[in-house]
Order: sequence, then structure tokens, then C-alpha cells
Amino acid sequence: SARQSSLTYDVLIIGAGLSGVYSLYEIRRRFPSWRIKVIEAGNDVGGVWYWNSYPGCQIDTESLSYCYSFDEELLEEWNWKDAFAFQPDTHKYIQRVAEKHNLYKDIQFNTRIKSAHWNEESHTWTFLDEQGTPYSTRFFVSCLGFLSNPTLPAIPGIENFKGQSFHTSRWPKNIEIHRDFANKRIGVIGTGATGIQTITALSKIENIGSLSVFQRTANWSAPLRNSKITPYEMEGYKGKYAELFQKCADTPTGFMHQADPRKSADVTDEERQALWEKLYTEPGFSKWLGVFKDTYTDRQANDLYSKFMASKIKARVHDAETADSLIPKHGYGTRRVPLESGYYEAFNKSHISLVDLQKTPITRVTENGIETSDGKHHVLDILIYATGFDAITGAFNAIEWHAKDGRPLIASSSENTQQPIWPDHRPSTFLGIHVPALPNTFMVLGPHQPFGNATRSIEHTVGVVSDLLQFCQANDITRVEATDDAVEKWTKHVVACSQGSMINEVDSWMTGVNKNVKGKTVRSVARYTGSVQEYKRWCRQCRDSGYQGLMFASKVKQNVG
Ligand code: NA7
Repeated sequence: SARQSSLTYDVLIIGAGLSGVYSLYEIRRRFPSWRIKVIEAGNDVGGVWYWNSYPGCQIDTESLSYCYSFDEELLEEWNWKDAFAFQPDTHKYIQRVAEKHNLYKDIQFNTRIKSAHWNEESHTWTFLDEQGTPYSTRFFVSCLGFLSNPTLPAIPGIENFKGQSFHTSRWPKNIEIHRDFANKRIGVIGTGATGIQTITALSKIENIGSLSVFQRTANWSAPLRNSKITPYEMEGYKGKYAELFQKCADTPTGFMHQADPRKSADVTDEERQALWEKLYTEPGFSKWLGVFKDTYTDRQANDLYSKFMASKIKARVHDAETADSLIPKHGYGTRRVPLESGYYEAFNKSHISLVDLQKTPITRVTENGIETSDGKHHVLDILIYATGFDAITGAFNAIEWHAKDGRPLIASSSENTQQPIWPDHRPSTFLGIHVPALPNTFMVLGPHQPFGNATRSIEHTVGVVSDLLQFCQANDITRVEATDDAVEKWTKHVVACSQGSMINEVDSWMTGVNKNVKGKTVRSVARYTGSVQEYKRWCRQCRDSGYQGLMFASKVKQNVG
């Protein structure tokens, strides 16, 4: 590799979750002589599976289809205990990957990056951590994660609460629920995938005092239907991994599930009902992704399915008013569908209550509880914020960027008042990998990457990035940047693919809205919803055309781009 004395690393990776761990493995494998480093804010590998250790935290994707496919030996070795693994197991799995491939030695933990400066003279990035320690690198691989920057609710008085309070992704490691939550009055704000898992888990702890659920928007949730995997079954699955990964490669999302090719109206009422009932009894995302193909594009089709799902909720919740509050007003599946294991039944317990914030919004948090607009004071000992994340662009927003032209990435500041590269948190990218004005930056699981199974997506993208690095190495290229044309063309394509989907009509982290984050109020298209196959085709075409859409330059040779 072309080295310069001032350069500390050839590749710096930020984040040691599933993206960062695999990036380190693969880039080191392909470039054995390069100096590669991973910087991680937490004190272990795992990313979301490190940070989110709240009770009941588990995956809604089949673990067999979510794990890495690259290491056949590990597939043979690893035994999943549950069809949908709980967080401790997924975390152990990622630790095992890091141990097996001796990755820990190149990962620096407990280090949070605060700023990034591009140096045009040297074609390098300089990152500064919280302590001001610099890390210089030629190439930067962003593995920052799309749900890694937690947000607290913008509610008056949250700083006044005197009891214990924390965000679900910052669950205190020393809590023993049976002991510490005994007879306590607990409040949970938020009913997304995290809130639903937390609430369900807490509802199964017999000795808690009370549980108050503060729900602003009801979410459509449906049964996960988890099951144990016996050692005998696991042996059988090991022979079928190749087939399973192929199946995932053939679906538009990388999940094992895909839509029924028929439209809702192509079949009789009875046939429709029969498919829905069947999906309802199946495990996993099939009741989100396995439905008739027009369910999220045709309002009537969606209404029918929403009614079916509403009837399921009504049948499970005894109190009619509570059931009514738990049934969402938006169409089924237009937000991420959280999967549950007894969520609705929780509300049949006398010590668990739902506070419908549509009817009685929170007015403020007090020293010992929450006050709602009806004047009621909900007294609490423990307050849990399941209030989600500054998603997708949020981890980028936590770093102060100094692009090639000095522009900030997302937020302007008093020191830097220039128009940001992503105004209103709206991303523009090339292939969801390249960011305008941030040369030598490659995103894994960044904005505009395909919606779907994260690990399948990671393995593909890291391959694309590694191919590009190989091209750079072979041609002594020290600077890579997407052209404005390529960014415009791809970003337009991403937006075009999203059109016609009902998902765009609803605020959620998937449409880039979070009212707890300053300026994040405009809906944007943050993920690519053309198919994974189409995405791969774009990436292949870019490479096979000799990287059309990218500009190259070299500090070693004459400029080559
Ligand atoms: P989500 O899905 O963003 O859910 C956050 C929840 O917190 C949601 O119910 C919000 O209500 C609620 N929230 C946020 N701010 C407030 C305020 N100020 N007042 C009341 N309620 C509030 O995050 P999750 O962690 O559950 O899930 C994130 C993803 O992780 C998930 O989809 C999986 O893919 C894994 P709102 O809906 O905004 O009205």
C-alpha cells in the first residue's frame, strides 16, 4: 500500500457492531499489510446487541437467517437455542466471531468520536475523540449503526424526576429486576418495538408493584411465535444454511419472507381470510412481509388487513376502551411491525394500565411521576424511556463534520453556519455508500441502503467496499469521491422507488421523523425500498463500468481521475 509517514491508519472503522466486526474481518483478510483500526464507544463488540440489554430484548428476524454466512466453520459450530435469539445470545455470538478471528486486538473500546476533518493536502481524514486524541486515516468505513443514538423525549421536567430513570438502550447493567423492581411503581414511555418487548417482559414479573404504559401512538404488533431449537433440530438446520441464505438472497428484503404474488382483490374473502389466519399462526415477519403484494400500496387492501388485525387485538384485550386505544389509526404495516409474545394480554392484568396520550397528553414530569392533561398525577418510582433513536442519520449527527469544502453534514452550528450537506436531516448519497463532499468515506448500513435483513445487507456492502479498496490499492488511488451527477441520479432513484408506498404517509423513524430531535420534522426517504436485487445490480454495474460515478485522484501518481 502507498504509505505516508503522517498517516496512522490505512482504514479506520468506526463502530464494532455487526457492520464493524465484519468490515474489520474482511478488509484485514483482503489487505493483510494494511493498518486497520476500529474505534468503538462501548466497551465490547455487538453494537445494538451490546447496548440494548433491557428485559425481553430479542430479535424479530430468525437468528438462522440473521447470523453471518461468511464463516462455514462457525455456522457448523454455533448452536442457536431459540428460533429468535434473546439479546444475551446474539451478543455472545458476535463476541465469538470477534474472538475466533482475533479481531479484538484491533478494536479500541470506550472511545467516542466527536469530530471529523478532511485534509485535502494529504487525502486523509483526521478524527478526534472526546479526549481530543487524533486518529488519521486514508479511508474511513462508517459502521456507526442506524439505531445507535438514543433520544429522550422532549417533555418538560424530565430533569426533575428523583426516582431511577433511564433509556432502554442504556439499561443499567447492575439491575436485577426481581429484586430491584419488587413492589415498585414503574412507568414506560414509548410503545415501539423496544417498548413492546420491555412492557411484555415486565408484565411477566410477578412482584412488580404497578406498570403504567404511556402510549402516544399505538403500533400494530403481532405474535412473534418464538420456539426453542433442540440440539437435534439444530444439527438438521446446519445442513440447510446454504439453502436458507439462498432463499434470503432471492427475496426483495433479504428476509426469508416475501409477499404473496397475488393482489388482495384477486382472491375471495374466504381465501383472503385463510391466508391471513395462516400467517397469524406463523413465526416472524410473515404477517408483515408475507401478505398480498398490494397491502402497502392499495388503501383498500390495507384497510381490509388492518381490520383483520384489529379484530385480533380486540379478541385478546378484555377492556374495550383499552383495546380501542391499542388499535392504531394508521394502516397496518406502514410502520415497522413490532413482534410480541403476550403484549396484549399484559393489559388484562389489574396492576398494568394504559395511559392513552392521544386523549390525555403528558403535561410534565414531576419529581415523583408524570402529570397528564386530565390533571392526573401518575406516581412512579422508576421511569423507563423506550423513546427510540435519532435513527439512520442520527449517529452521523453526533459527530461534527468538516467536509472537503468545510460544510457541516447535518446541523449548522454557530461556528459553522454554512448550508449542511444533508439539510433537514435528508440524506443524499451514491448507492447508500458514498456521501457528497466526504471523500474516502464508505458507509455500511448507511442511509439509502436497502430496507431489510441487516446482516445480509452488511455482508454485501462490505464486499462492495472491499472491491473498491482493492481497485484503489491496485491503482495507487488515494482519493475517492462520488460525482454530483451520480449522487443526484441515485438519490432520485431512491425517492422514486419509495413512491406509492403507504409507508411514506406516516411519521416514523423509517420516514426520518423524530420530534425529539431538533430540525428532524420533515419526512425523508432514508432507506432504499427498491429490491435488494436491484441494489446489487446498481453496485455491480458501478464496479463493472470501471467505477462510473466515482472520481479518483492519487497522491502517489499523477491524478488518475
Ligand atoms: P421507536 O420505534 O422509534 O419507538 C419510540 C416510541 O417512543 C414511540 O412509541 C414514540 O411515540 C415514543 N415517544 C417518543 N417520544 C415521545 C414523547 N415525547 N412522548 C411520548 N412518547 C414518545 O423506537 P424503538 O426503540 O421502539 O424501536 C426502534 C427500532 O429498533 C425498531 O423498529 C426495531 O427495528 C429495532 P410516537 O410513535 O413517536 O408517537
